[in-house]
Amino acid sequence: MIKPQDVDFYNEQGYLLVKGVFNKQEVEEMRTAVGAIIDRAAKVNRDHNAQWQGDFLPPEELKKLVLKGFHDVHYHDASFLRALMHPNMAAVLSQLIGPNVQLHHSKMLVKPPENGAAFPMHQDAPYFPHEKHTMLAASVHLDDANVENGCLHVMPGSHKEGMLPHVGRHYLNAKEYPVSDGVPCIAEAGDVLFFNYLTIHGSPQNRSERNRRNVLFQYRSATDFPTTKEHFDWGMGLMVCGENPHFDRAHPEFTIV
Ligand SMILES: O=C(O)CCC(=O)C(=O)O
Repeated sequence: MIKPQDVDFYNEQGYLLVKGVFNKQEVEEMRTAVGAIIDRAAKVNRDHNAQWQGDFLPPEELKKLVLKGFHDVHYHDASFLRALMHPNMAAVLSQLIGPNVQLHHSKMLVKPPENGAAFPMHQDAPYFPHEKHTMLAASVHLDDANVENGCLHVMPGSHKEGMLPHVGRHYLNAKEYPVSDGVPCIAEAGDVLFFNYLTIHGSPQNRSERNRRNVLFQYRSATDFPTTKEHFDWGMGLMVCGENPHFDRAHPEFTIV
């Protein structure tokens, strides 16, 4: 699926857009599943606005924005389990991370038309720091995305800066790191943007008349361990490709009752 020069690009720049990872039918299945999750959440009064809060936008602008965001999507629909371990995904992951790859978590990020959420620039690493920094996000595009409907923006090479101080561990100073300074990752439905958890990224508001639906899977090497005991997610540690060389550390220590 990718060439050695793509792997070099990822290692140098901290991100890689891979075209056509999912076909039209697979995208359509995931779109349907995303809509059904939103409907089921609403039926049990669990619908909520997951737009990030903070001083990165004036309060009057922030309160208009909406994000339909839910975690653990592979517990809600089988299409996501198929997607997160799809042979095309495994082919890319095994080259970017190494032969033994684990899931960390999954989530959906739906930016509705006109007022879809903005994400200030940030690194994901402060949420779930790991020893070897192999962790990466694979953002699966279910719609064509450009600047108008709030596509992801990345700062090339920023993964080499290490973990930076974040406001409340969530986002970087928005004046110092405006989203508009990032490179817009213009993508089509079925494309996947891979970016390291140290790569600075964010996205502007969806100001268009179209949806921007993405599903994000976070992965790591099976030999990369968390440095804190925070942020456990359902399905964390599932083997996506290869084998787990650490029999004794196959899953975090928690009790299932
Ligand atoms: O999908 C996006 O626009 C941004 C998502 C993001 O940055 C995150 O979930 O950390």
